[in-house]
Amino acid sequence: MYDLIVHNARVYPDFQAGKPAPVASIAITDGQVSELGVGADAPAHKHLDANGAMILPGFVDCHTHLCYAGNRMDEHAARLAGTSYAEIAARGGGIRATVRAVDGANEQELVEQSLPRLQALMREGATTVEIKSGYGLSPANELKQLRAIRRLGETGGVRITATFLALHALPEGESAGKYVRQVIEETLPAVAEESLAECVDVFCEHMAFSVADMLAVFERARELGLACRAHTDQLSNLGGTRAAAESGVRSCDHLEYTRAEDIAAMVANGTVAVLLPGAYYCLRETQTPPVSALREAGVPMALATDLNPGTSPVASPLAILHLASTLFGLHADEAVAGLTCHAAKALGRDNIGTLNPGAKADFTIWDAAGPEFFTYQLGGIRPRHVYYEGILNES
Ligand code: DI6
Ligand code: FE
Repeated sequence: MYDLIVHNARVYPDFQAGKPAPVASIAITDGQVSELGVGADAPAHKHLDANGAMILPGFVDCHTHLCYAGNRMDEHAARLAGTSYAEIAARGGGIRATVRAVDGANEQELVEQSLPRLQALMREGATTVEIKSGYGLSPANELKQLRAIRRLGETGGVRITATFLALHALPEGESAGKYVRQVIEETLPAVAEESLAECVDVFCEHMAFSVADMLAVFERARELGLACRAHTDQLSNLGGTRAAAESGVRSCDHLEYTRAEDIAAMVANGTVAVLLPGAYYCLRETQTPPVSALREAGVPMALATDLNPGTSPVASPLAILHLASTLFGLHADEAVAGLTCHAAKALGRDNIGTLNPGAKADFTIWDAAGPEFFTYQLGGIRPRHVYYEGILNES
């Protein structure tokens, strides 16, 4: 006896190998997919007639910085007037501006300001969201941010996974050596002690941290049982992608300046490429990530909103599908794979991002004719229903 059968549907269970052939029904038991293609008359506590609608795995937003206070509308205006992201950061703005706002907010205020952003992602069909810290910088404020993320995880109807963004920006007046030491000796062990994150991330960039700093943090993170990911090649190529891939990260994210030798290292180490077209778009970058080369090499390409107050105030997974197609040239099925199965891989999970039997029953029901509709129409699309672990999200 199944808990639920949704029939008369077009269920696309898994975009791993391109757009799959749709099946007509999905059966759910105990919050998991138990079978695909069962007859409409199979025994179940509940039957739902989808009236021919499309069913997709719930979206997995595998890279966000949505837990913050304040906003940076003033910087956006300054960038439009010609000041670069790096110049704004060098003047004490950028990430440090949000660090000051987070310093001035308590845990409760952080939760209250961040929840609407999380809910915006959920309304468009996100059922798993990764959230990074990285706007605290001091041990106390990083822990405060991670505790706020943990509370966001109690929202219901969505799975939250927390990442400690260990190296994001240097605190005002601090030396890199001293700061990296503090992260390794103090903050990382405290994060692990309280089980506040499952993963560690580093911003490896000329305006941020070096490859050596990144590798030092990864070494300590792994000793403490945390997985690793990296922001690499967003604005320049420091060799971060290759070094991170060789060290065994789950993913390298951004990749605008990634080259052939970096891609070879990703292939050799099974690294996921996380592409972030929201940041590319908002910074009005002109260098696109090497999508054709990644595709030819068979590197799984994930997508994410990168939702953050500076470079990607984009609280819309559906906008990301469109931007990935129009700006980066992803096909519709690649874009959906990017927000489902490949994003799950970046998070080290194989039971989300697909609707294969045994997977979590996180799925969305759409009136759209096919996945191609998402890369065609921008705006005005909402799922008819979102199910999280087999339960309907009411919103
Ligand atoms: N790369 C990004 O795009 C964000 N962080 C990072 O390492 C930007 C964060 C910000 O500007 O607040
Ligand atoms: Fe980011």
